[in-house]
Amino acid sequence: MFDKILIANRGEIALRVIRACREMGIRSVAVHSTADADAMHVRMADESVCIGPAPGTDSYLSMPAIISACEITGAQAIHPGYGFLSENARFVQIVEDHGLTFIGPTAEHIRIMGDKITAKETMKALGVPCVPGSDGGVATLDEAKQIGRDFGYPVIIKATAGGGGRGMKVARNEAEMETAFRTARSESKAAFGNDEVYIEKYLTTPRHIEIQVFGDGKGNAVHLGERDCSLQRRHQKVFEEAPGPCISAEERAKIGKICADAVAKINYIGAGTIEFLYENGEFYFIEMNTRLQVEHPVTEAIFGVDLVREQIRVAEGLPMSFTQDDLEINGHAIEVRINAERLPNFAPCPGKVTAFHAPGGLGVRMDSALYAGYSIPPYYDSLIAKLIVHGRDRAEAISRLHRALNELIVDGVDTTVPLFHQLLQESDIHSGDYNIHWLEKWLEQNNP
Ligand code: MV4
Repeated sequence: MFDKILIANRGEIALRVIRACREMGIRSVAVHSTADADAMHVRMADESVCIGPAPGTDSYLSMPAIISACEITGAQAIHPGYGFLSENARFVQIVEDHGLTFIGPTAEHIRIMGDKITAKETMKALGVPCVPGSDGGVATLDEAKQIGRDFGYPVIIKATAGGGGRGMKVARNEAEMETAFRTARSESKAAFGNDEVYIEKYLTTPRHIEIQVFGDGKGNAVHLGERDCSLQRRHQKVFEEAPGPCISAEERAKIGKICADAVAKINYIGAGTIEFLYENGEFYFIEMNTRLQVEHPVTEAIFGVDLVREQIRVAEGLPMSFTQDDLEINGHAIEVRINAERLPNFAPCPGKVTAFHAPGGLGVRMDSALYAGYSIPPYYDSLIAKLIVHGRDRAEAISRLHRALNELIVDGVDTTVPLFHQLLQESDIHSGDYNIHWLEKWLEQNNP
């Protein structure tokens, strides 16, 4: 059993992990940069260690500093949160080489899913439905054009080392292939130091549906349904909900079982998300994330489980505290990501928060590391709060979101809250009728 866990992260996710530790009677160690000496995660943890200067590369991404902080404090395990070192296979290896436990999947699983071609091959072999396309990498323009003819245009060219939308190019016909192919390769080379690309049939109007999975590392795994995260801007999620408004119980059970069986077969340990595009009633695998995700609270809300507690349990070698049969959906949950950004351009807006009041009441959860008087530093992500609402059904969750947004006060910096007030006036949002392009189109029309 762990008696002390170090959290290699900051902000609301660091608080999230500290809270789980405290409920489990485990002491917590915060790490922080010099810019975060006054941050809430430092105040809330049992102990803290300064691990370097403000830039993330010199602090939250510094492997030697984080390993040293474990040695100094006697922490036996590291929770990486999301971002930073959470999907770094080399870090996991180093953590284990120091006799520490990484709270998350193995280095091997992270490596497999980090390489998008290997991830797809692995999932396909495990019976997960994938987007039709090239089997593996496409090295030449002639080969790319042949794939275009075989599968039919439009196609999308993606970076093997990519993910999250970087290094992607669409070709709508053969004439566009040359530029798209060369651009995708050179952008991949520049961004990831690897110019390998693969090609898929381009789905024009899908939804982004992701399945939450959880494994014990011993061949047992469950799924916790889906989240619809179609409302995105520049590949950043803005609004997430569970269950998906367009997914039936039958579809959920079917794709959920496929996903749970797949990760059970590879002895996956901990939380994972299998991302799909969903179009015309079909699921198409695109990527797997081997971490706890920002939007995990909507799944926690509808299933009534604590995913961080489960991550810690399986990292200790304990079984999960539930089986698939124990998992039942209760109501509907929505999360909105509140960023310190100035509309309409979403320009980061760091600075001093002069007043702060978090909403509360039935079915309202606010995950935030803000407090009145806090200065949001300019060095990190602009996410300052996640507002999660839970209702008996989708309509109740939406009313509760509206009510909670009206209670929220963040003064001193601009935030994305006005965007949510506007979105709540849209009938498509009320009906759940949106796809991955809805938000960008809406912003073009409403935010000139
Ligand atoms: C696609 C696609 C259409 N067809 N793949 C973008 C991020 C990366 N995770 C995968 N992405 C896409 N892959 C095929 N075959 C459209 C997107 C895409 C997208 C996906 C999810 C959410 C928002 C998106 C916005 C633009 C494009």
